[in-house]
Amino acid sequence: MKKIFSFVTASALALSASAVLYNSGADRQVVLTAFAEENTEHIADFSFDSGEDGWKGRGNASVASSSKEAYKGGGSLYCSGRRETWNGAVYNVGSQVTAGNSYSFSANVLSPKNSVMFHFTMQYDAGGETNYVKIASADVEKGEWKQLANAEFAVPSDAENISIYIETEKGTSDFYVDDVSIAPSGTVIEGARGSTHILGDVNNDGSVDVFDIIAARKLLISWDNAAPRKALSNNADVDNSTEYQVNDLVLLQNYLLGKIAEFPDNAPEVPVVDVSDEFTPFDYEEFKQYKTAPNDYFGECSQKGTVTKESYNGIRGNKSLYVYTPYNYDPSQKYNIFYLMHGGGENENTLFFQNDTMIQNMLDHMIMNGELEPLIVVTPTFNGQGSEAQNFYEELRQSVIPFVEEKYSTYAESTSPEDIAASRMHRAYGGFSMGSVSTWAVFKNDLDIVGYFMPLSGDHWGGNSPYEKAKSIADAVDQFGMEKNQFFIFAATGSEDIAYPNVNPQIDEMKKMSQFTFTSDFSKGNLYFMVAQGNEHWWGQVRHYVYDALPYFFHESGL
Ligand code: FER
Repeated sequence: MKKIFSFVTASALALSASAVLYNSGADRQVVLTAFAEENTEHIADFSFDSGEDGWKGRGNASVASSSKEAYKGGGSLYCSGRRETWNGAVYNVGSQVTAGNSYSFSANVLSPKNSVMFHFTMQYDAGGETNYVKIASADVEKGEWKQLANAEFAVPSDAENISIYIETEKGTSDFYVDDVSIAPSGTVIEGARGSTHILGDVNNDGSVDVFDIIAARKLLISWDNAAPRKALSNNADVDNSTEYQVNDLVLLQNYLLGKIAEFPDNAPEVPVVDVSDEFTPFDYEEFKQYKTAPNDYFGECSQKGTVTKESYNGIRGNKSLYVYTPYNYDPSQKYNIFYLMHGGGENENTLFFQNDTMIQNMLDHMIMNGELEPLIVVTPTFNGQGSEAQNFYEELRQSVIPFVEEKYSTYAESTSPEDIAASRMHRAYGGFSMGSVSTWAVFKNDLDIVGYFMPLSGDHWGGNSPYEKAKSIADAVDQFGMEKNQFFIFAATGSEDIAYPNVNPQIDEMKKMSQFTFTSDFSKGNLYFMVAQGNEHWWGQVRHYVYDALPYFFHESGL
């Protein structure tokens, strides 16, 4: 498997409040202090220390308060008897949660028998249908408490009969849930850090000292009794060899005696990915000026690509999208991919079949003239049951990317979540107007799978003030643990566009934030906003922004 990035756990949310050190010997991030939490009253907390706190079994599952495991306090909620992945632990929220508002949700889970992906899901009725939306998901290692959290989850405005529940992606193993909280939107709720660990802290008390030698000796002789065995063995495997052995105990003793200053790194070799031929240096303009495509680019080209209608059955039902493949598309080659979203009142036909778009002709000419590397362009839609611009990011991740990239040849080696994440520097998302709103939401939620963003004539619907909108985007950068050379935003609009007064102040606030450097030279920065003098809120003009921006994508490796 190709591995380019390593991500910090979801709890990186609160990194600003904690000390982060690098253990130079092991190249491993060590988080020392407890995560701080905003000083905000929670709306509801469920500790399961003395009962089920109103939670019930979902489907065939049953729940019971248990003192066998606890993330905090004396107990947790034990869920057993599951026969389907969606069987789990459920709570019917009453007046604590109001439709149309946003909240911060957090839950901690423990899977004692196997490593599996967990989902924290909301069920609600709307428009005569029952809907299921993921609040948060995480891969959970066997035997380790892990937080599922979303600090800004919007409850749809027409939602009724709302419940929240915990389920797994696969399997029906028993699990534990602890410390579920609902808090005002934006609250950073402290939670289990999963496999973030301190080398040598065998007893997991937050420091490395003589008590860890005692714990390490015990661990060596009574291997089977080690309760949270994986967590313990992670910390005890101080040389990072993947196994806890007697030499680790010797190293720990030497470390505490001051004989060695750091632990040696005996990690198995990870194959190095050669990306040299995937990315080519590009002659960027530092401040790209608006330039219209030549008129004939919107007429038919002598080297025509192909536009194919595809249908898929995704998380929001049966839908269609179009896939543009370039002239001489060769499935044995790898292609960059650009998902381009329409605006409000439009649909998946808009980009390829209207007089004021005909984007495929423009792409053909750009590719034929060497202005653009051959690539795949997809026009999906956020229309449909339960769909909206702001939640399309869920369908993008769960349905659209897996469907399209299984069928067409991109840099994703497979459509596993890992391979989709590994190929993110070859994947772009953009859109116009409400499609731009969807673009900011994709940035906010799917930054781990998309590297390039093209929001055209639309602002981020996440926060009331320009500052809040910008902060929400900046927070995503931190939450996903992204460096400044690992994502790129080329935004554009017209000076007379009705969205200009919304977008311009948001970008101004983003420029002040440390996560962004304003330039269209993506070898030096990651945020650009191009304003076309006199242009309005109309594809006939907006399509030229795609002409200007798209050649700037896919040249950076993120390494
Ligand atoms: C904006 C974002 C989206 C905007 C308009 C829209 C006026 C979409 C409007 C619609 O589709 O009705 O910033 O500015």
